[in-house]
Amino acid sequence: MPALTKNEKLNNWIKETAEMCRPDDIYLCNGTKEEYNLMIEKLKASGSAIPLKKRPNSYLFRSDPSDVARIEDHTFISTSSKDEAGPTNNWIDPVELKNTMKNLYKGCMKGRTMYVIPFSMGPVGSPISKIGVEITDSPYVVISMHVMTRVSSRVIELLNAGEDFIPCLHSIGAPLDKGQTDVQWPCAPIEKKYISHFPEENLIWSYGSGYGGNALLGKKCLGLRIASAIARREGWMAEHMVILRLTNPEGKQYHIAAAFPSACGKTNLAMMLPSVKGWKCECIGDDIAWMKIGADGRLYAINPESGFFGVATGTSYDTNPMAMDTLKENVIFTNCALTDDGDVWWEGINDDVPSHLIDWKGQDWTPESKGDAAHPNARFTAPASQCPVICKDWENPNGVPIDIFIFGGRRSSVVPLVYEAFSWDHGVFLGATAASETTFANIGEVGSLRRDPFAMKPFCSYNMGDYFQHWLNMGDRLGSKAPRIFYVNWFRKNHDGRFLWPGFSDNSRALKWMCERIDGKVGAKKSAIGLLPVDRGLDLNGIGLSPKNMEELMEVDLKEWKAEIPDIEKHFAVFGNRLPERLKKQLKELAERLG
Ligand code: SAT
Ligand code: MN
Repeated sequence: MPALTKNEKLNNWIKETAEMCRPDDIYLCNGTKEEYNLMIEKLKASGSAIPLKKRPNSYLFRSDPSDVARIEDHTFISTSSKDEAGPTNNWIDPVELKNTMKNLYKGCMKGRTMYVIPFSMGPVGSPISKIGVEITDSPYVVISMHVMTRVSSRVIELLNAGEDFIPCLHSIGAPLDKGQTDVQWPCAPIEKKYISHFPEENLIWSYGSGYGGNALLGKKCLGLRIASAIARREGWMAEHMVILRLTNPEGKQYHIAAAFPSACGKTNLAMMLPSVKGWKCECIGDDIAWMKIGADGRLYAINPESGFFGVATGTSYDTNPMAMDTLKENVIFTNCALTDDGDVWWEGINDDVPSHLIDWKGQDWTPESKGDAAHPNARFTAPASQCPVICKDWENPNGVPIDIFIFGGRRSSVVPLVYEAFSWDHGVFLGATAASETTFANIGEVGSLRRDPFAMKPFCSYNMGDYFQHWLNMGDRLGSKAPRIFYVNWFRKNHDGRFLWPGFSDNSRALKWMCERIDGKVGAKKSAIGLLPVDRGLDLNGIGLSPKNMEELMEVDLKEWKAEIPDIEKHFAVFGNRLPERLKKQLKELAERLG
């Protein structure tokens, strides 16, 4: 086999992997349009890519019904000791896991091409960026990585010059015998799916799934799991956060990073059109923030990705017009429904439900059919550069200085629309106790409440008690330059089960309040749980909500909150002696304030 690059570590890894996986051939990716088109031709020929007449250069894919979302039960953090992975991760001893997976990988790429994808997370050459190389046998992964990461000959040049990289091995786990015809979405059965991480050696091994974060290894695997471990070692932060720039009518800019669990409206927030007059919102990222302390002592963030892998279901010109305008061309759709005139459709896209569709399973669908036409976790993969409100600084290698952190989740009760933390430690407590009702973004029970600290529960690859301490340490280093911390809940409902807050562009009202808090323009009243807006502090001009509605939305019911305490205690107990004393103190103080 000829050496593919001038990077010895990479060449050796390619050679070893080929010997284990036995592909028919090997292809080094360069990220060009020609390469993208070549993959598309392959995917069209195999029946996987369905061209969409209504959207130039856009394609629909339908996954296997067993392969529709991240699979947390099959996701592993393999550190030498179980304690290091901590109570929030599935752990298997690295020797055992590698043995199991090597057996699966043996001959797994037979009949297929092995693609080597060199990519940069973050602008090529930025001091915050990292290089990864994904080996995969899926051309769908190749085109998706083209959109989601920076695949280019410049990355190959850096590797040739000896730059280090994070190896990310992926196989769909579906070898082809000679003459065997391929299926539309090849993958392995559920019991053979493994999404494995070896944070002590910066290594990712994924097997058996072709979907989203299981297969596009730059995203959750590298961008959050491996990056969180590196960030802790190196003293920076890798967070599950959107990044946006808000500009007030006087032209002052504020940069906000917000953490919500998957499918809680991060993409909608990142691309919001504010309803408050004169304020502008620009998108920098919709899922991941990598942040380092800059020379001036402030915290600077970059979006390590270059595309959006957004939930299609529910996205419409009402909920997220900027996303809709991002999706006009050059988009990969997965598990959406297909209209008779060659367009995609999903529940919530508009009010007219077509009389006939092909559903995400490839079956005829009419409004009388049972089940959804699009899968609830149907996704679009689109270049960030196509977003009409993408910030001109979204690729600034130095990042943007963060002023505000927001935590939140989906709570139909208890938690008010917005409040501010008393201090950094209290803010870390809010992040550490964040809870949300579960959705379809991960396979598991839908609608139950789970504590999802910092929206990082599925993504922090080391002991989460230490992760809390890392947040406290970062605050100590940032001192007075630390971002201010807020908590929001857009999803509170009234007793009839109706949402109390219109959400979407009106969420700008809460963001405006935060900016004005920072500038000392609006006051706040102390409550047991944090600082709440004072009357008229929140700009409600033109929103048309009754005072009773607002009262319910902002209500802090001490009885309901007292009931949270045992649940938080249970949640914290899991971390044992790794739980920082400073968070225990916060819990004690909350209980005291609740009386
Ligand atoms: O993990 S994915 O990339 O599939 C999507 C998500 O859950 O945010
Ligand atoms: Mn996410």
